[in-house]
This record gives sequence, structure tokens and C-alpha cells, in this order.
Amino acid sequence: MGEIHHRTCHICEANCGVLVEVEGRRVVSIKGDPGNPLSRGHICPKATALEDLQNDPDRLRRPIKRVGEDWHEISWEQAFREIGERTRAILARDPASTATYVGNPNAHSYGNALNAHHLTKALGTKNQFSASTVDQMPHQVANLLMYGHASLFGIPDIDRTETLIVIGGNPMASNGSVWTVPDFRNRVRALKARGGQLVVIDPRRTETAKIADRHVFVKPASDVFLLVALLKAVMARRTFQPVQTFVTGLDQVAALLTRFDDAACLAAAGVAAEDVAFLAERLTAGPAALYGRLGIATQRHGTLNAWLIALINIAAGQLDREGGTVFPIPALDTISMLPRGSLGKFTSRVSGYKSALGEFPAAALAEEIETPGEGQIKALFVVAGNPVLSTPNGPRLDKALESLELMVSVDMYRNATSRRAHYILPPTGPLERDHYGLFLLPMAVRNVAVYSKPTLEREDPDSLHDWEILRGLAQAISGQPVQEPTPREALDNLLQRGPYKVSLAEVEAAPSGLDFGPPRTGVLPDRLRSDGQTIACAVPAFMEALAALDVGVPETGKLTLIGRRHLRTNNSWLANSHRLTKGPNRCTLMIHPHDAAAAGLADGDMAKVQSASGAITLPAEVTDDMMPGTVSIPHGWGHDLPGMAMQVARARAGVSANALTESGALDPLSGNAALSGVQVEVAAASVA
Ligand SMILES: Nc1nc2c(c(=O)[nH]1)N[C@H]1C(S)=C(S)[C@@H](COP(=O)(O)OP(=O)(O)OC[C@H]3O[C@@H](n4cnc5c(=O)[nH]c(N)nc54)[C@H](O)[C@@H]3O)O[C@H]1N2
Ligand SMILES: Nc1nc2c(c(=O)[nH]1)N[C@H]1C(S)=C(S)[C@@H](COP(=O)(O)OP(=O)(O)OC[C@H]3O[C@@H](n4cnc5c(=O)[nH]c(N)nc54)[C@H](O)[C@@H]3O)O[C@H]1N2
Ligand code: SF4
Ligand SMILES: [Mo]
Repeated sequence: MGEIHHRTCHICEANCGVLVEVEGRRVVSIKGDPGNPLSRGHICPKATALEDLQNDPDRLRRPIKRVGEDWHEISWEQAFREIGERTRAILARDPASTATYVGNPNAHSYGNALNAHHLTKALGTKNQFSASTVDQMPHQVANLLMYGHASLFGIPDIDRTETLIVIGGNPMASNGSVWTVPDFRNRVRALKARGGQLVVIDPRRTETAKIADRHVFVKPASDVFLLVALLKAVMARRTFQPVQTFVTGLDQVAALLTRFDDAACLAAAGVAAEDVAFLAERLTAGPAALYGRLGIATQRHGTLNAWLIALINIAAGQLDREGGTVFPIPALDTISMLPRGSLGKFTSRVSGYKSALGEFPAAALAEEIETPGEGQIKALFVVAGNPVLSTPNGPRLDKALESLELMVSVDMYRNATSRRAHYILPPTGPLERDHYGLFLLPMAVRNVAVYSKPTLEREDPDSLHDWEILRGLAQAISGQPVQEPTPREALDNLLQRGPYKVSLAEVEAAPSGLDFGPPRTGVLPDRLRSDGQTIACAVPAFMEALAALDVGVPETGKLTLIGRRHLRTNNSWLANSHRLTKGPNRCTLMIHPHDAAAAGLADGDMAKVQSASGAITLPAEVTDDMMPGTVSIPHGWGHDLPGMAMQVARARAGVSANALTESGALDPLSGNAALSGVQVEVAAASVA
């Protein structure tokens, strides 16, 4: 029997508790922790991949430096010294010519979250980019303008609702997003056992749709029309019920909505009137929650969608209600730690995009590197990100990266993006770090506090955690040491100042986690950070955009592309795990039989997919799970680029969906990329 360590799996947002059995440095097993109050023993196949990651021979353990096409291991001391010198020389020429791109795993590392600003401060740069603008930025803009804080998220009270409506999310594959909801399947089982219903609105009959009581197809990127019709239907059913006293302006919204013709909206969304009537009925009867996620955010109407979803929950009387949309009170309250957020503080140099939360659209990174002039990006620091595979028109960005004078990747792999770096700085292994779900526990279906110690000692005593690398870079560039408490000390401090006033020691004393119970209600308006602590529904910027909205979707005669996720992947970066890459090829073009026939494609045939940005060729998977006219390709593939060093991934490389997405296609209110709704042509690939 080895030693059992309690841990939180940090791979996805679900934050499942795991029990890791180790003998010395050998991992004997990784199992679900039944004592974890949030995940209750649930895990998915990715948890065991933590061991693959920890022991992956391709995982970098030492800093490496590229000279031409050759890579050399160097010491940390040399890496920091050279990067510091080269950065200072670039800054001396043009102080506005550096940039950062911060990827998704930063949301899963409290050490990164608390230390990334040291690097941006040392660089003194406004050129900040992140995965947020290919993801949840629309939700955050809506939160900011409605609730007064970009990080104040409402979540469905799944454990007490009677109706859960999911639009543009697939938690059976993703395990939930901006909603920490491990063990989704059993939570849905319990919902059904108490007579409740799950409804899914999605252009694909997804894994979640398949366990739902009802699935409604919607045309991609046309949800806004469905949501307008649904809001009208909900309002029509609730004319006599009082609205919460802290809510204002719903009547102004209602007045604006009269300009929309219901039938035209439904036709544009491809949804039947009876479906809307059903949804409105469920939303206004018992406790119900409408939850929208990635599919409604990564499209040109992302922010309008997020706003309309909030308005529907409000108008239906479901906000801050048991079984409705609720606001967790986390042990570490990020809304008192983070700034509220700002819009339009900076304007991007090339296209004049307004910043959101101090960030420019990730989709604009390439043009800022390519376009000459003062402020052209010459040095880029990528922290735990793979934008070549994850941002629109990745091949264009890839080419732009090649032209940089200095690129540094803080990453554990030499992958599609970091192969372009001059230096790759790898952090300690995944089991060698501690964990607290800083950003994710505030969106959890129960209020819990869980802390994980490192499971293993650092294999190499010289290796550095991400946060130490970030501080090391800051010091190397600025010449000033970072004198601040360690992340662990900061965590203790923040917890003690939090609503439950617990110390880190008290949290650690409960290795499976401390449980503060289900989400409370009646927390509004107290928790609001808006002026006057009101929810002013008629947000001017949103009202203006809605007033300008043309009903209808132009007929292009082309197919519309959407994405998808698989349980055994996580964006681009688990592709080198032996365990997870087993099984059938998952990088396929899902296409409806009618569309396949029209393109002359049979199941398994190679299909060429062409957009305005580029073309890729991949096998067709013919399935009536797709809405006719819509095709689906997963992202995070394309692992056969020269210079990559991921052996397992290379053997099952796939192709990148982001060769098709377009850098100019954005949600204007948030700068979020419109990954959904790309127009494509599909044909049988000519046999070479
Ligand atoms: N077409 C399309 N594109 C999409 C999406 C889509 O649905 N469709 N989804 C978008 C979404 S939601 C997101 S969040 C983005 C993700 O975009 P990114 O964050 O840019 O990409 P990831 O693939 O998550 O890559 C994470 C990188 O971090 C590294 N890494 C992993 N863990 C750690 C760590 O602990 N420390 C360090 N230093 N590095 C680490 C990995 O090796 C990898 O290089 O992709 C987006 N792109
Ligand atoms: N296994 C696994 N889990 C993951 C990840 C992963 O890569 N793999 N990634 C993690 C990350 S970074 C994130 S952000 C979350 C995302 O978590 P989710 O939001 O659940 O993301 P997806 O599974 O991509 O689901 C998006 C759904 O939107 C649908 N969709 C696409 N376009 C539209 C549209 O225009 N309208 C509507 N209504 N629906 C549309 C798609 O068909 C898909 O079913 O997942 C996280 N968890
Ligand atoms: S659902 Fe997410 S957190 Fe849970 S085991 Fe899987 S990858 Fe880890
Ligand atoms: Mo994401």
C-alpha cells in the first residue's frame, strides 16, 4: 500500500477531488475522492492523465533555447539573464513593443493568477492578450455592465432546480464551464428523479442533448433571435408578477423588443414557435435556470446573448432564487480581490479595437506583430497558451510569430506555438505543485474550500513553479526583485479575510475540503457592485446594439462551422497522453447525411473544408446528430508542425479548426472571437 494524497484535479473547471496513491515517486493509482463535498467521488478519464503528464518524457524539465532550428538546454540563470538583456534592448528602442498572451491553464493555477501582473508590469505593456477573448469575455462584459463586476457570475442552482436549460454548452463533454459542476451526469439524474427536466438548445445533438428531456436545434450564431423571442414570451407570461426592487429598466427593454417580429426571429434561428412556448412555460412555472456557455459566447452576438440570457432569468423571476440562477459566496471572494473591470480603456494600434478588462482581442495579435510602425510587437511572452492552435486564423499568427525578435514561452511542451519561441521555460510537473481553485470555486454549485499540497516533491530541486518563473522574468527585465508574500501566504491571507474567515491551516485540516453548503439566496442586492446596487437592465451599449440588429441571416449557400469538445481532450494540450489518445480518430468533420450527399461524401471519406481564411482536409463523420447546414470540427488539433516535440501527439496529429476561423470576425461589444458561424464549403478531397 502506498501513501494516499488528497488533491484537486486542475485540468478542467470541475475541480474534482482525487486520491493519488504514490510509492516513492511512482504513481500507483488516481481515483475519485468520495469525501470531496463538490465532486463526491466523480472523476473523468483525464484525471488519470495527470500521471501521463507528470511522467511524459516529452515534458520539458529544463529551460531550452533555440538557435536557428537547434534547441539547447541552458541554466535558469542564463535564461533569465539573456531574456532580461534582450527585452531591455527591445524596450529601449520602443517601450510599447512588447506583449503578453496568457492561456487557459492560468485560470487553473492560483500561483499564475496572483503573479502574472509582475511580468506585465515589468514590461510596462498595454498589449495584453489572453484566451479570454476566444472564450468567456462576453459573459464578463455582461456581468460588468449589469452586476457591476466582471467576475460576478450567476450559476444555475442545478441541485434544486426543476428545469435546467442549456444553450451552447455541452457539460457532458466539458464538465461545465464558468460553472463548477463536477458529476454533471448524476446531478441531472437527481434532477430527473425529482420530476425535473433538462433541455438543450444546440446545433448538434450533443452528449448532453442525448441525456436531455428535450433537444432544440438552433442555427449557429442565430441564438440572439431565439433569445429575443423567448424574452418576449417570458415577459408576456409575467405581466402581473412584481420584479425584484433592485431591478430597473425592464420596461425599457420590453419597449425595444416590440420592434421584433416573432415569426421572423424564429425563422432566423430555425426554431419552432411551440419550442419557445414550451421554454417560456418552463421558465415561468417552477424554479428554472437558463444557462448559456461557449457556443453563445464565441460568436458575433456573444455579449448580446449573455445579456439576453440574464434578462430572461430576471424577467422569469429566477434570479437569486432557490433552483434558479444563484450567486455563490466563495471562501475566497474574488470579487473583493479583483478590480471590477473596465471597457475601452485602451485602443488597439492597428484596427482600433477597444480593450475589454484591459485586454485586446486575441484575434488581433497577428496584425499587431505584422504591421510595421511604432508600437509594433517585437517581443512576446506566452504563458501557458497555444494560440497557434487556439486563436482565429492560427496559421497567420504562426507566420507572424516567426518574425518576432524575441519570443518566450512558459510552457512544458515544445508545441505548435512554443516551437516559435527563442526560450521555453518549463514549470514543475503537474503533481509537484499545490492547488486552490481560486477562479473556479466562486462559480461552484456548492460553497467549498479545498486546498491541495504538492503530491510529489520537485523532481529537480532547481526546477521552478510557474509563479517563480513569472517573478524571475519580472526581476530579470526590471532589475527589481519581487518582494511579496508567496502565493501560499497570500492565499491564507485572502481566506482569512473572506466571508467564512477560515485560515489556510483550517482548510488544510480537511483534506477533502470544507463544505459551506449549497448556494444561498437573498444575497442580492448586497453582492452587486453596480452603482446604487441595482441591476439596470437597459444597458445603453446593449440597447443600441439590439436596436441595430437586423433580423435574418444572409443566405450564403455555404455550410456553417461550429466546434466541439471531447471528454478525452482538453483544448490542445493533452494530446501527448498515451491514455487519452487511444480509441477512434476524434478529429473529424461531423456533417448531416443530406449535406454529405450534396458534397459527394460518404462516412470516412476525406473532406476538404474551405473558408475565407484557409482550407483543411479531414475525414467526414456522417451523422444526423448535426443540424442540416451545419458542420462541426473540434479545435486543438494539428500536432505535426515542424519543430514540435510531442511524439504521441504527432502520431495522431489531426488538423486545426482554427485554420478556418477568421481573425476579423469578432463580437464588437467584447472583442471575443466569432469562432462559431464561419461560412465554409465542403467537398470530397481529391485523391492525391
Ligand atoms: N475553434 C475553436 N477554437 C477555440 C475554442 C473552440 O471551442 N473552438 N475554444 C477556445 C477556448 S474556450 C480556450 S480556453 C482556448 C484555449 O487557448 P490556449 O490557452 O491558448 O490553449 P490551450 O490549448 O489550452 O494550451 C494551453 C497551453 O498551456 C500549456 N500548459 C498546460 N498546463 C500548464 C501549466 O500548468 N503551466 C504552464 N506554464 N503551461 C501549461 C500547454 O502545454 C499548452 O501549451 O482555445 C480557444 N480556441
Ligand atoms: N473534455 C474537455 N473539457 C473541457 C475542455 C476541453 O477541451 N475538453 N475545454 C475547457 C474549456 S477551455 C472550456 S471554455 C469549456 C467549454 O465548455 P462548454 O461551453 O460546455 O463547451 P463545448 O463543449 O465546446 O460546448 C459548446 C456547445 O455549443 C454548441 N454551439 C456551437 N455554436 C453554437 C451556436 O451558435 N449556438 C448554440 N446555441 N450552440 C452552439 C456546440 O455544438 C457545443 O455543443 O470546456 C472546458 N472543459
Ligand atoms: S472532470 Fe475535469 S477536474 Fe474532474 S477529473 Fe475530469 S479533468 Fe479533472
Ligand atoms: Mo476555455
